[in-house]
Amino acid sequence: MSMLYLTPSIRLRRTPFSNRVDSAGAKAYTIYNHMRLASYYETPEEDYRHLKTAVQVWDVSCERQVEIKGPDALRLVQMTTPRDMSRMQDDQCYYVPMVDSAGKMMNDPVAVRLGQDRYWLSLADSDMLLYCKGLAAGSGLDVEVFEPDVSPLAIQGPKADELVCRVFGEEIIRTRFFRHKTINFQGQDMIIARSGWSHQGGFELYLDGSGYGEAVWDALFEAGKDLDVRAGCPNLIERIEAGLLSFGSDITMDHTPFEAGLGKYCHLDSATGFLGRKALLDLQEPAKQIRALALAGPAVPAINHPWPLHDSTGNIAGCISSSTWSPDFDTNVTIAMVKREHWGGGTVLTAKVPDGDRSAIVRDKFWI
Ligand code: THG
Repeated sequence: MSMLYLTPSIRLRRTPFSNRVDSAGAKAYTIYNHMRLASYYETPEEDYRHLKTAVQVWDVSCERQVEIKGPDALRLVQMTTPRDMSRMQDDQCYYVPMVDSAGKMMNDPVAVRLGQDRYWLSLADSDMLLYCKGLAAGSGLDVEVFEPDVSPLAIQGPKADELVCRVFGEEIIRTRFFRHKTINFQGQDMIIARSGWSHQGGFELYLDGSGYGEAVWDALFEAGKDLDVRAGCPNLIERIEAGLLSFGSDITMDHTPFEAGLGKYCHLDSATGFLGRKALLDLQEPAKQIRALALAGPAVPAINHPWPLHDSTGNIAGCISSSTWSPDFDTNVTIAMVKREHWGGGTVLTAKVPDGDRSAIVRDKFWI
């Protein structure tokens, strides 16, 4: 396989943890929100096994924050999403589709409410800072929109609770899913939420101030020695098993939230002031939608362009966006956008994989 190298450049931003990530032995990187993100340390398979049995610390600083602050903060956030934000509590996080006025997806961040007048949008890979600044300028709302010096650090895996308990205290592990609490590290308040881009359990610390990065990292590794804590990163295999969608791959600006399977986050009756409402009212019955598929045969090659799905007569039935071999489920776990006529569980399609055709079975749900 040919190798791609990233030419160093300060446009490709380092993170507060980059020195530690490099010395922990990250073997490959990708770029996400113009920032470095490791893609594996040992191999994706070894990282996967470790993630499912121990605890990992992930530098996910590339999940950049857009801070929206001021008396009209809630109004501005609600303009961008069909999810009803009106009853969100000060310690809550919401997974929110962000949608333009044509009803198309722009991002799928975690929104973090810090107070009545203050939110962070913890972004997937698209330039929502620019969109939000544009909205604020064009609408005349009384808000400030900026990127704070905040960098998420995920602590994921079955032993994440034990590690967080040791470093940040017993009361932190009583945090419920998608809620956050405040910790104090060396005199600096920071929030920590029970969330993260895996289904192995864990937390995300929103590092508040780059200068604390290496000290926080070192504290976690010092306390977690006997737990076999290791550096990790979002894992391709585990996230497909879990059905965690990747904006830019599985969902793009061509898709509506209903096609993305995010209809349960669309409250078209109560999300007042949401700019895509009129468009989405007509798009609630999609002609295609995200599905989990199992692809037969040996491990598929790495995917770097969408693979077509055909029906038995050779017509296009959909399009594969993510696929990889799963050691635990002994199949190629796959995410695809599938046309309505073919999306029923048990439907058998043909996947046009570069190394040959594979039989593909549509599933009713993801694996974990
Ligand atoms: N954490 C934080 N920021 C992020 C991500 C994250 N920004 C980028 C990216 N991930 C945004 N996308 C997602 C996708 C899925 C989830 C979170 C962010 C997620 N989904 C839960 C699931 O599918 O099991 C459901 C959440 C819910 O129902 O409320 O966690 O991971 N900070």
